[in-house]
Amino acid sequence: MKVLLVHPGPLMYSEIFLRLEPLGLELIAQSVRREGHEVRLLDLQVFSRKVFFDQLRCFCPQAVGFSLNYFANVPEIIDLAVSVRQNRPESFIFVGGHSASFIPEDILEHARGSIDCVIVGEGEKTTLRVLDSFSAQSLAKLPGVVTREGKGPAPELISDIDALEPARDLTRNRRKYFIGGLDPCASIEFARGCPWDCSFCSAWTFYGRTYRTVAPEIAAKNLAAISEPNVFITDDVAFVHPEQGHAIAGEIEKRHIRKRYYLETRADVLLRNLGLFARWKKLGLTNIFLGIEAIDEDTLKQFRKRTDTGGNFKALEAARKIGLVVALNIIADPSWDEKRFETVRNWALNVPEIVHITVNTPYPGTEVWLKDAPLLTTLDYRLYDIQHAVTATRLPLSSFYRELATTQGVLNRKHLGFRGLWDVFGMAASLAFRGHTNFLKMLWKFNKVYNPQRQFEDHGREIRYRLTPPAKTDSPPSRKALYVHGEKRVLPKRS
Ligand code: B12
Ligand code: SF4
Repeated sequence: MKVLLVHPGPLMYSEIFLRLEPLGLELIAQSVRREGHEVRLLDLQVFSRKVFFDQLRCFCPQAVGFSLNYFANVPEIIDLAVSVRQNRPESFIFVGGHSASFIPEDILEHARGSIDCVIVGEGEKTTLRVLDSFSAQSLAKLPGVVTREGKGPAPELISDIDALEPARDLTRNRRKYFIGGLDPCASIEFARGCPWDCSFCSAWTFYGRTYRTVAPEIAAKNLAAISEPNVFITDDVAFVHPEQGHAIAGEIEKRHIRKRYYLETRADVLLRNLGLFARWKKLGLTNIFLGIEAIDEDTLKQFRKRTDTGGNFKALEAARKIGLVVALNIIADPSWDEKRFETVRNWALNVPEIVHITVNTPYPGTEVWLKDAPLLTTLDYRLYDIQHAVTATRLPLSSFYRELATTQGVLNRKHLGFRGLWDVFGMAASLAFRGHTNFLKMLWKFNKVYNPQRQFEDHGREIRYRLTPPAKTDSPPSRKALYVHGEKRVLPKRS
């Protein structure tokens, strides 16, 4: 069967710092291709809509699948699905991905018949089963499949993630993928899931607090197959199991693989494993992202981050000593006033790290979505991108965005100050010389993107698709009820 897999376009707010390859879709593409299907992959972060319509016309896919990892992309994907239905009424249209997994019924409802099914949870196995039986009535009975007729049982987690392989050859124009100065950059997965349970995050609900690792030899073999000189490790929290980190490092040394790496982890994981991170620094690890989230104890507790400020600051110091460039995130709460923004600005200006600010956003699939439902001020999917306030702000909304943009601007200038500009200029010039201009382009976009007036006006746009707020309940549901995959149901090794 001819299958077209599509990743939606970027959001302006995420595009300036990075653009990364659609690894999830590449994994699905490979598992489907192995079974004899003819697969094409189109990434609208990189290609225009015209190319999408050209593909529909020339490739004539019998099935079209969309990747929906982000709520803010819901309207775009519904519109694309509707146009596939109009252009190719006989095609089977399906959607899957992180965010889609939390709101399958809503997606089917918005699409009014233009989407045949939503695949919830990990897509590699379920997509195959769906393509095998999509004409049958039994579709709605398959685990992980939701149709307008009904819903199958919760999907099982894949037990053997070693067997998964991305079809990187199907993503074209790969030089467009970058993260900061790591340009061009590929992505790789060393582990899936997260054992922690932060109240604002859906990584643990999606994977049921499991953490599965890729075997070190396989991880190194996959790394060696990457042609880009830079690699982003997609794990939510890298090296939770330090022995895996050391074993992969050993394989990299054995094979003399030389690349630069960017990974995300937690402050406590870093502090517990300083030797491991120092070893990786020698192997080419240059950048790490730490989800610090808050600079006071109360907020950390409220987020159930299970770290404290003392540990977080120690981790920053330790990373500096190792020589890693650290980016960290602070979550701005809609209850912040001018004074609070100023405190955070001052703190951020006094640490050498790159500080990002995002807005506290209750997403479906998180605990705060259930708790903060009465506070929601908008149900416009496009605003659920952690750059907009979707709950009531203490300051008037326009002042909140002014403070947010001022803070983001101050932090950006901090890195592009005289010394920073000089470093960045050197890096950008050397990349441009080698033909890698993504990073250079991003430097000029900042003011266009972080514009408080524009962010404020985003709230006044016409809304065609709305999130469904969670139903009111007397007692909060159990946390396990949030799990996408049911309770740690794992497929047998070879299935
Ligand atoms: C890399 C990454 C990005 C890349 C995107 C890369 C890409 N194009 O795929 C970039 C940098 C662009 C990005 C941006 C953002 N990201 Co991001 N990102 C990630 C990250 C770290 C890894 C994604 C990944 O490759 N995972 C590995 C692959 C194998 O998993 P996967 O993509 O989930 O795919 C599996 C399933 O979801 C499913 N699936 C996926 N697609 C499809 C399609 C079909 C048809 C089917 C059947 C199944 C299916 O099957 C796959 C295989 O099992 C995840 C965290 C994580 N570890 O997953 C966060 C994560 C997905 N991002 C998140 C967020 C919040 C954002 C931003 C909104 C942040 C921001 N404001 O900047 C933006 C918005 C993006 C946009 N719309 O433009 C959240 C999502 C929260 C939510 N519920 O919406 C996550 C979960 C991080 C977190 N813990 O909070 N991100
Ligand atoms: S924020 Fe990080 S540590 Fe917390 S649950 Fe999400 S991925 Fe895990």
